[in-house]
Amino acid sequence: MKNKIALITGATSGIGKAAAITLAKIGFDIIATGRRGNRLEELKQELPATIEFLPLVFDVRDREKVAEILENLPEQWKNIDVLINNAGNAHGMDPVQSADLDDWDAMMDINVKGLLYVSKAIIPGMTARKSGMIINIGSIAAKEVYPNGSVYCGSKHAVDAITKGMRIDLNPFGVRVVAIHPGLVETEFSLVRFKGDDKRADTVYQGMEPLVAQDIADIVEFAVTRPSHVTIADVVVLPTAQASATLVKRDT
Ligand code: NDP
Ligand code: 8X3
Repeated sequence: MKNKIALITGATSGIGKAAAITLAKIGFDIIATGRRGNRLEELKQELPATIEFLPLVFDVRDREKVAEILENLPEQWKNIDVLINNAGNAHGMDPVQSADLDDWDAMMDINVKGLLYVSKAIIPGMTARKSGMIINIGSIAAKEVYPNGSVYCGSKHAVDAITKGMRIDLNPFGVRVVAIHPGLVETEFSLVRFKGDDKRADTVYQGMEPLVAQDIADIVEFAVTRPSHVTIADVVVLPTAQASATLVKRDT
C-alpha cells in the first residue's frame, strides 16, 4: 500500500485512531483529522516513521472550513485513495419528548452533515481518477432503533441510506463504497454521550466484553486490501455478548 493516501476523520481517539495506526502499518500515508490538535500530534508518535503524515484540525460541522482545507490540500496530498468518514458521536440518551435540542443538532450536524461536507470535498478527485474507496462508519443504530436513541439512530440510519446512495451514484466511476456498522465498542464514545460522566459511561460495558477499536480497524484493513473488483459493501459487527441493539448478555 505504499504511496497510497488514507484520510481518516475523527482520528484523535477510538476507532479513527486505531484505523489510522493500522493503515499506516501497512504503508498508507495518513491524513488524520479532528478538533484536538494535541491528540493528532500524539498520534504522529505512534505511526511508523516511514510513512508521511498530515494532521488537519477542523470541526466537521464548519462547512466553509472543511471545504477550504480539503479542497486546497498540498499537491502531494490531493490524490486520496481511501476516505474514512468516522468522526461522530452520540450526544445524550433521552426520550424524544424531553431530549435536548442542542444534542439533536450536534448529532445531525456532525454524524450526517459533517460526513457530507467531507465527502463533497473528496469525491470529485475520486470520480476524476475513477478510483477510490469511501468507508462510512455507521452503527448497529443504523439498522435498529432503541429506546431514548431516536435521533442518534436517525443520524446513523441516514448514514446507512447515504452510503447506499453513494454506492449507486459512484458506481459508474469505480469508486468503492463500504459501510461498517459496529455494536458496542469501548472508546470515548460513551464518555461523550454522557457528557463526561465516567461512572455512567462504564455501565454501558459492565459485565460484558465489548469490541475494541482495533476490531473495527481490522475490518477496515480487510476492506482496503481486497482486490479492486471486490467491495465489502456492508458489515455489521457485534461483540459476541450482544445479539441486537438492546439485547446484551451480561454477567451478573
Ligand atoms: P470516540 O469518541 O472515541 O471518537 C470520536 C471521534 O470523532 C474523535 O476523534 C472526535 O475528535 C471526532 N469528532 C467528534 N465530533 C467531531 C467534530 N464536530 N468535528 C471533528 N471531529 C469530531 O468514539 P468512537 O471511536 O467510538 O466513534 C467513532 C465512530 O464510530 C462514530 O461515528 C460513532 O458513531 C461510531 N460508532 C461507535 C460505536 C461505539 O460503540 N463506540 C459503535 C458504532 C458506531 P475530536 O473530539 O478531537 O474532534
Ligand atoms: C454506538 C453503538 O449501541 O450505543 O453506535 O448505538 S450504540
